[in-house]
Amino acid sequence: MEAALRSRNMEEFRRVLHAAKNIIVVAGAGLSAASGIPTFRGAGGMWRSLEAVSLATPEAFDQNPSLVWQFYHYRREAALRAQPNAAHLALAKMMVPSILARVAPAAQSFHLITQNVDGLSTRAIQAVAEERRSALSSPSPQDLPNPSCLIEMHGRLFDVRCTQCNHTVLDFSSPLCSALHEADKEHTSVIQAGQKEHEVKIPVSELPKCSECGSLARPGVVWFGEEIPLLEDIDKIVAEADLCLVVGTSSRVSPAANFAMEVRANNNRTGRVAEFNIESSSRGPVDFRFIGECETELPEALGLKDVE
Ligand code: BJW
Ligand code: ZN
Repeated sequence: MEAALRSRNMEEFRRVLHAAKNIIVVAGAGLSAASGIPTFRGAGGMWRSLEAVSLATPEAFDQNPSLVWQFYHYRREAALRAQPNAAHLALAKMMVPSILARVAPAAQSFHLITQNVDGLSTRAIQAVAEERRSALSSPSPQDLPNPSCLIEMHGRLFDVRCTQCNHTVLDFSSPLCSALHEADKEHTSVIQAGQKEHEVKIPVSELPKCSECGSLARPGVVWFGEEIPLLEDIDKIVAEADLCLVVGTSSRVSPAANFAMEVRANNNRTGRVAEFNIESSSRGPVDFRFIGECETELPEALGLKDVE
């Protein structure tokens, strides 16, 4: 019964995908779970003995920049070690105009709006571009992923931004500064020696600095209560969309959590929403539910498993 229901759903989903003109994907931490990046809530949502969400605020950084920088050092190092998974790669393929034309022949646009800051979608775009450059003798722009299809709405782990002058650099250094590396080593050895809680305090003078004015720098991500820098562009894209795929997000954080409902209300409520999650997590009604790991479900639903 379960299989029959799903295959009927899949048929209808493919029909909607074929007719869709403007497709958006709203992605969250579940997209990167198979790459080994912990999610924010649920089982993966703790760092040391702290809740990850409690560290993602400007107040936490003001009170204890040393602790928040150690959290982001851990996240940067994990992201550098990780590889894009099959779901990142499937979405990067959708950014290739010639592939989009096959998968969704009526589509005029495709956008991936990700809440993730780990850079794995950018690396998937690079991987797909490299693969296609080596497979095709002289690829045209139609054969390569268009990076402007990707919007990283909560910023990027590897952007380092000045707290005073806003000067921002994209910095993949590992470690970003020696004090963060030393603090990590010290923490590990103290915990290994049997102590349950231990916080290494790094003086502000040893934390990452702005290369322009020397002030304290911060991770270039969007914390709770902060504005989404690209929101005007995103709002326009969401307002045009007629199909929204919601991938691996708990839909707890606005404004991303509202996009699916907005799409559903578009064009006299003819917009459609498909959810890809290991459990149902949507805020409102959805038209298609693919319960399972997105790294398996998404390439299959998009019919991309065999597309080179
Ligand atoms: C799988 C899977 C697999 C696992 N396959 N699925 C009251 C007071 C103050 C503010 C507010 C308020 N009420 C509302 C607000 C606004 C606030 C907000 O929404 N707060 C709520 C929590 C209540 N939003 C904001 O402040 C935003 N700014 C804004 O709105 O500006 C205007 C404004 C300002 C002030 C007041 C009002 C308006 C900014 C939000 C920034 C969020 N930042 C973070 C940190 C980013 C940097 C970093 O990464 O460190 O973004 S928080 C964190 O949550 C991170 C994530 O991007 C975001 C969403 O989490 P996500 O991705 O959904 O992860 P999880 O872990 O929750 O879910 C994972 C899912 O994957 C689960 O469903 C699993 O089942 C699934 N899964 N494996 C498929 N293999
Ligand atoms: Zn500065």
